[in-house]
Amino acid sequence: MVNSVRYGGADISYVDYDKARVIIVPVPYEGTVTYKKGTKNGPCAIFEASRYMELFDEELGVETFKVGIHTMSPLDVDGLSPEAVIKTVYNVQRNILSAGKFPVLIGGEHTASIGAVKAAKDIAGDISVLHMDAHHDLRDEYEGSKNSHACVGRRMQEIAPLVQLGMRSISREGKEFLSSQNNIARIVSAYDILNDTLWDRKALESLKDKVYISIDLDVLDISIMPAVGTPEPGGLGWYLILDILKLVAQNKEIVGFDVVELSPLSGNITPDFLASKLIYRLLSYVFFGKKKK
Ligand SMILES: [Mn+2]
Repeated sequence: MVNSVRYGGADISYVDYDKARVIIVPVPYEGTVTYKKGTKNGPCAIFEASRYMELFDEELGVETFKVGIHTMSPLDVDGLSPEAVIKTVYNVQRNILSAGKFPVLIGGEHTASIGAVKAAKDIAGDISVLHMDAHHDLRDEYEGSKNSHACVGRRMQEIAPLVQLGMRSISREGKEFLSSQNNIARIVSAYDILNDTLWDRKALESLKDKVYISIDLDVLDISIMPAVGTPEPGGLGWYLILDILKLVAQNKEIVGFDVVELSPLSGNITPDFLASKLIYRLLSYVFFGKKKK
């Protein structure tokens, strides 16, 4: 049973907090979800799938877990307001970053990322946020909350410059916001990815040297990632998302990342496994994929 609450599953992948370089922070929060419920079960499903993941990374030829991965107990966020969740996440992420460790937040809904970005900004300093999502999430307020999952992009750009990637859905309010003063350094929409061969270089050149990455899994093609709260047709394929993450890891200092919004489907474990492997591969890129200068 214990293995199912740890990322990587097998005991070999587990180290104590003090010795770990990577700290997995499960945030099973579901407070402002508007459509399909279930994202609070995301972290658990990812851990369960991760038990069956090969810990040898076949692309990079490394055993990524050897950097030392520790999984924290899931944060106790049930029934909290979005504001309280953001504060809780902020404090935890701040401690991890202050100790020189690398935080990986697993959602739960996207709201938690606001606390993670704040902590990254306060500790790592001059950062950009690479926000990968089907939705711009630029509403100032949604259903009475300024920290709804539908406002995450808006809140994150108030903290640090944002590069938004993979978007294919926007509210009228969001569109109007984009034509006003804002802190969005670049948008590489799903359409740009289809039509502009330089899309990845453009995203890269818009990022500062230090980057925090926030991945809403609905950025992925719904055919490979149907297990999301707000599915949107289109999206990035597996190799495409790996290519952009690899490029960023090769050229920038990634200070932390989150993977959020998995809403597990009963009878289909494929998305759980995909999310688990995406996290592992991105860790491989972060720790073993840097371009030698
Ligand atoms: Mn989204």
